[in-house]
Amino acid sequence: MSKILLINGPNLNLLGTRETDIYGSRTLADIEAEFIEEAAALQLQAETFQSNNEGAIVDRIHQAAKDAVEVIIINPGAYTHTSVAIRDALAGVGISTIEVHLSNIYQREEFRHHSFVAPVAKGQIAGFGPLGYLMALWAARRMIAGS
Ligand code: CA2
Repeated sequence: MSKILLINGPNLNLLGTRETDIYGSRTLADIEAEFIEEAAALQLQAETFQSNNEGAIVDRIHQAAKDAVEVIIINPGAYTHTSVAIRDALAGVGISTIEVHLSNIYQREEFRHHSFVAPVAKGQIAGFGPLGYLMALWAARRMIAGS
């Protein structure tokens, strides 16, 4: 079975507890469980990872290459707008990557409009809330099938 890795960056562990007007009321555990279930239905083996630490995310991306992960789906959180290290890790391992944001970052503050990850990603999904993770999964399924 093809392996998929979902990475969530800083503060996304707080989902469902604060700022529910922006990020919704579902917890990360709930979203991850749904992701794993939908992946299984698509014959994909999904793993999930969340960290508030940039280096831990870089290490997990490196590990993904050793584990022969075929697609990384990543919401880098605020590191989207700051992290050359995460961008370099994704480019370095060369694993197809889909960038996801819960909110539409282009409708928000100017500093959220730039993504360091976008140039090394296959594509970006933003503004659909947790549905975006499933949309990325469906795209990953097609990418792996080559269609
Ligand atoms: O829209 C997204 O998914 C973001 O990646 C979320 C990041 C933000 O810095 C990006 O610009 C866009 C922030 C995640 C913070 O998540 C929280 C969830 C609940 C309560 C507080 C923060």
